[in-house]
Amino acid sequence: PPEIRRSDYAPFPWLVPTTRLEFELGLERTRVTARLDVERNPVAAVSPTIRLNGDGLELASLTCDGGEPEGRMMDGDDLLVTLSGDRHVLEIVTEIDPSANSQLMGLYASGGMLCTQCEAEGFRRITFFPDRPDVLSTYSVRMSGAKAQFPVLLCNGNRVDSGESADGGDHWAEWHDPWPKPSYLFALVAGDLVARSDSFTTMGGRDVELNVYVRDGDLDRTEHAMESLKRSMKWDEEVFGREYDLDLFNIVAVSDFNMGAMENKGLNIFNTKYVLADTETATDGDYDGIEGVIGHEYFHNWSGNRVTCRDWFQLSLKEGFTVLRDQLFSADMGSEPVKRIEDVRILRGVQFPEDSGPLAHPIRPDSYREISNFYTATVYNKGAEVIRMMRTMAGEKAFRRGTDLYFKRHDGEAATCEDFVRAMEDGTGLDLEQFRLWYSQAGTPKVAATLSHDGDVATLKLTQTVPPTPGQPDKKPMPIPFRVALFDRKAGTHSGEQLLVLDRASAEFTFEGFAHKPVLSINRGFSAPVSIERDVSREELVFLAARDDDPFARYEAMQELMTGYLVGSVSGDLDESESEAARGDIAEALKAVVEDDQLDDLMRGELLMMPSQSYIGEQMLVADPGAIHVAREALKTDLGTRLGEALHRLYDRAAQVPFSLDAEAKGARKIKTLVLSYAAASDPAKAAELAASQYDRADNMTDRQGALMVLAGLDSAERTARLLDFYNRYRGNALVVDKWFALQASSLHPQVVAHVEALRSHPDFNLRNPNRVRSLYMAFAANPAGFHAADGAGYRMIADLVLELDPINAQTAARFVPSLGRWRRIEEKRAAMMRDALERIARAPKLSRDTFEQVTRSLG
Ligand code: HT7
Ligand code: ZN
Repeated sequence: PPEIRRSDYAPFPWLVPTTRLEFELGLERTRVTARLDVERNPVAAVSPTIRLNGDGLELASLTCDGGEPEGRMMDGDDLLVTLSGDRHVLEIVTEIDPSANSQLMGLYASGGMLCTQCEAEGFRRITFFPDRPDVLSTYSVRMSGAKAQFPVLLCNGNRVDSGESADGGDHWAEWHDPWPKPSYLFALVAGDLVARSDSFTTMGGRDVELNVYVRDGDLDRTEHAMESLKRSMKWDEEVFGREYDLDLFNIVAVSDFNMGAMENKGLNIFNTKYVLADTETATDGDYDGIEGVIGHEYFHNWSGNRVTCRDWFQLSLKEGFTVLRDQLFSADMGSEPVKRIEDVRILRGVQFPEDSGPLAHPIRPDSYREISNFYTATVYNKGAEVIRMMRTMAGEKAFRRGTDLYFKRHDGEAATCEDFVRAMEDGTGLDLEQFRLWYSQAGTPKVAATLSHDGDVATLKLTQTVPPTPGQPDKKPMPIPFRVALFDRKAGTHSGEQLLVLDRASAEFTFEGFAHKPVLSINRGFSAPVSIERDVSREELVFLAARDDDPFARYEAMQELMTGYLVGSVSGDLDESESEAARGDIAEALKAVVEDDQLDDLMRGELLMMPSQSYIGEQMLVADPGAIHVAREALKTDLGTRLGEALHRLYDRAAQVPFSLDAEAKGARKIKTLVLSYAAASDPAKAAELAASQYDRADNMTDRQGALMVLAGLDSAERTARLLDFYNRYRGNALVVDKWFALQASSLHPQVVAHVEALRSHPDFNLRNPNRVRSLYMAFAANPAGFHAADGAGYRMIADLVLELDPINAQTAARFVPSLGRWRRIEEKRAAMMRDALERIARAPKLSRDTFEQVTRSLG
């Protein structure tokens, strides 16, 4: 497959002001008639042909201005039509079989209903069309089909007419979307659905009808989604000044979906996982996920739909910005510091490894073969961090001036990342010339920080290096904004936070008035997405873990205490007395957290959490997953033993808090499961008993799943009984059965590989349902104890899966490749087996473009 380059962008030679689509719907046969009004694009090079993209389509008929076109030919899957005039009308008829569409791109059948997924290049699987985001068109659509099979007919925009056939067997609906849009935002849904309906009055006084459509039987699990939608609409008005622009906003939940959700204009399509919730079947994490994703898709109405992307290299323009918007929204709806910590954990757990591996790319990539492979943590999450840095440097008010200007300037356009940065410069007054490097350079900067002290002056020396990444051997220094504070060790306070911007390879910053060497608190709030190597003593970390007034910095100190010990212990750098002293300090710091009555439990839970195995591995040039696992579990055992009583008192206190969805009760649930996981390492018999009792008494899914998660890792009678009970209790509820698969695949049980192998043959396992595939295999690939099994069985299992899944659902298959691509950072025996697995995939006679690109880049 050819490589597509950002530098090759050229405007499309034709405009398509209006598009008329007629769908005669059937699960096995849908006929699509497309009428395109096309005219020459005055700002593009003149072309004698129009390229209409197709993907696996059969053309039933084609006319130009009602007759035979002057010429036409196929170029691969695309249709080229000769057009000699300035304006033409093209009519194209295609026939498709949605029931055969297992890729879930384009028009497909899911549980008897029809739905679409067009981003990024799915529309070309429906009809021949210039399927690129810079071709904006106004759509009117007629849908018709059997009334009994498809009682609900939905499309973008507003329903303008409807009716039924003379015999009443068929019906039809006519939809019109007044907002010009690219084809990737097109959507339709036809099926037997019911809706929770509500309304929202915008700040301009317009009433908007809101519907959340689900299958019959799921309606009582839609309240949280609807409330989240209304909160999102209000928040976007208040914080970004953005008002909704149609009279109708529909959400539809489908159970077969490649990603989380899709922001189609006025008709968002969601994975059921991000819609359905009640306290019996959804965890606190699920509730938060729904609020975040509903917000994210809704916010796209402005950052994505009203202002869209010129080409797919600009994906972060909409995704990075919208992730930042959903993060700020969720922070405002709950605990700001805890949300920040969660976001950083995702960034470090997923994006940092991506940035240091063979798939590293800038947030605005320079080339791709398959765009679906670039819906990455880099484009989304690092993209959000880059915009967050601009916000930090500008301040909230100026940032808002920048976003207002961006929306005003580019409303109705297909814009670029450069347009965004320019609006930010003009709106905020910041000079972002050098800052643009964040868009073009991949790799996580490393910053060394040393603080020295002389007389009454403290000097902070900061040195940055941006590591080489594939195709980018040499990097330039980037502007890195650090929020810092210097603590007086004795008073335990600081005299104010400062913002320092490191914009050279190395710089020194001086601070006067310190009789003693202060304690440095740096990258507060995680103000920059970099990794810091600071010259800090354990005693200073203990100080910060207890005293820092920035919650993120406090969390960071706690993580650094544990990570430093674990890295030292795995590398053999610590002798027994140093080890003992370090474990003692960590235990003391944790005890202070357990007993700090100023802390709320949601934050306490963050401070008590151990760094993940993959994060520890990331701190080492070459990691031995087996050794890290042993060291991490040993520390957990040690801490669980030392803090046993204090943790159990904490558990007992948390267990008194009755169920509710408020922060206090959520915090109590988080604490209970955390205590259970420490207990599982230090006193497994007691933990099994406690977890079984928590499971049995649970009146909500958070407690029940937390208890089962702990039990799943223990070899006990309680484990088998509760796993069986869980399955029997919730069989038939797909989202909960997903949890049942995932709990077993991510467990610490020594037989996890065999368990996953067995679950593959479970009657409820289904390779065609991405949620089910992810629940078993993504959970497994993220479980170091199983995936990195010493004999390589985990790697072989993932390679087998990729090969089997690739012809069915290439997008989902390709998403499993990066886990194997980490081989360069893993000890040599395992690395060889990971490479073998990749090479075996690469040798397959026929691979999708998605998997081929990921495997070849991973083998590099
Ligand atoms: N913008 C949406 C991306 C998306 C997607 C991309 C490729 C294949 C399937 C997909 N489903 C949704 C989701 C979002 O970021 O809001
Ligand atoms: Zn998005």
